[in-house]
Amino acid sequence: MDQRHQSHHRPQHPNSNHHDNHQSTFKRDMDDSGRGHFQHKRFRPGQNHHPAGPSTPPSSPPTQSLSIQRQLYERDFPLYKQPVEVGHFSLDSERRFFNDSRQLRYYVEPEKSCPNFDLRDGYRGRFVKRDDRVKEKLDHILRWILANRSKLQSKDTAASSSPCALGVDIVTWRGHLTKLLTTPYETREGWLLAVTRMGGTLYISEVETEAARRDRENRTERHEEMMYWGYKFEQYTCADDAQSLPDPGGVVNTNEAFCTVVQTRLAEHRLLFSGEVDCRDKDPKAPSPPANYIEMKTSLEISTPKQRSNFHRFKLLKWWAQSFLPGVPRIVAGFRDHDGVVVSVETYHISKISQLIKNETNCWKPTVCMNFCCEFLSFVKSVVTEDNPRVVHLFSWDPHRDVTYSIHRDSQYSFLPDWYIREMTSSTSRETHHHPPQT
Ligand code: 0WD
Ligand code: CA
Repeated sequence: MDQRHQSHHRPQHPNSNHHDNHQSTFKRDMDDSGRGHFQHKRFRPGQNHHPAGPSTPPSSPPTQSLSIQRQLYERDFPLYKQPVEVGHFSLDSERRFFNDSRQLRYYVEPEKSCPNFDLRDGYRGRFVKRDDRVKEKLDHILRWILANRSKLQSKDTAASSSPCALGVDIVTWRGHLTKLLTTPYETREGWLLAVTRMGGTLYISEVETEAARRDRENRTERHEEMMYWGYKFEQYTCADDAQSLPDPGGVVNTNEAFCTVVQTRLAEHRLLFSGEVDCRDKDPKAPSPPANYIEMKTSLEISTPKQRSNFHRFKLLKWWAQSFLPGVPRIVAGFRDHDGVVVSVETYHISKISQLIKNETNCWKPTVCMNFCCEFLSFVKSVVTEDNPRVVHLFSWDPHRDVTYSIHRDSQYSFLPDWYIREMTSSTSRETHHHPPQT
């Protein structure tokens, strides 16, 4: 299997015990309803058993690669707990971090079903674009963690041996998990995910692939402009507060962001991740976050059956994965023509998307996405055992290949900043130190 790997991604251990032992365990009955719902408490009988594969006993060497073959992941939908918002933060027009919701916006429904929003407006004169050559890695999430440690350390972990135990297994961006969910169906873009274990928690941070860097550096003027259209649509439909109206005459600044931080569990993996949220329902009686959040999207209008099928098979997969993960229930989509004029607006309920795609041939299955992600996280846990902020395991995937990894010590891939390592490893945990025992 090794010929396929580029040398710098070759697994470090010579003996690869692949996934052959996987096959038989995956013959169980499938549940493809996709169950747009979350499970609240325990595994159902027969579900809490993790199949053979990456979760090897501690004594044996870890598996060297992970297969992405879809049929391996066609089984019961894994437990995915209803995500809970544990916090949020904002990034201002200069990309400065604030531990609050100052950038949260409010959705204002367009007056007409055919609103004729011109998404090209303002591209030349009223657009401030974030510098996407700057790689922020997990820095904003880490800032949020340091500012909110008390909200994280649950009773059992606060008393545990390690002073920096966060009480979660995985810390990452929602966008990285979206990539994992869609991997079994991805045929074009590979990924690189850097993983470091510190204080028992695995931090997962994306590394830009060579191909992605080339694409970014060689975007056409047309592509650059089209990337603006999504943000412009948000400006037409989002207001700064619940009482006011959107301001299409203002500046679009893509440095600004509001991010939710959610906690949830995928099978045995306790996850903490953050994702950017476009806006919320402005009704004060709307449910509490993340159930009041709305994701805004734009897409080319659908005129042919082929286009509809492609929309279902490819775009809805990405939309579903992205919003399902943090428990955002609704997507508002603006369908535009080739000139960037929005000709219709439609709402998609995440819980109904699996129904919508059911009659599509060769379509994606939510259960495959979730089981693959779960299995990948188990794979990572079994591989990344050294608890050391200077060590990075770089997991690498290219379409039609297995997931493999390489190990890097004090390299360009190290991504946990010194200020975070220092704070997390200082002898006394601040929060436990500052809170006197309750009497
Ligand atoms: O350093 C990196 N490799 C990345 C950093 C990759 C992806 C995101 N980020 C950071 C940024 O700080 C951003 O504020 O993540 C934040 C958003 O995280 P996410 O929610 O986990 O990312 P994702 O779900 O991929 O994207 C959500 C939205 C996008 O909306 P659409 O509707 O196009 O999916 O975040 C925006 C974009 O508006 N976005 C980004 N903003 C800044 N930097 C980036 C990015 N690299 N990618 C998407
Ligand atoms: Ca969006």
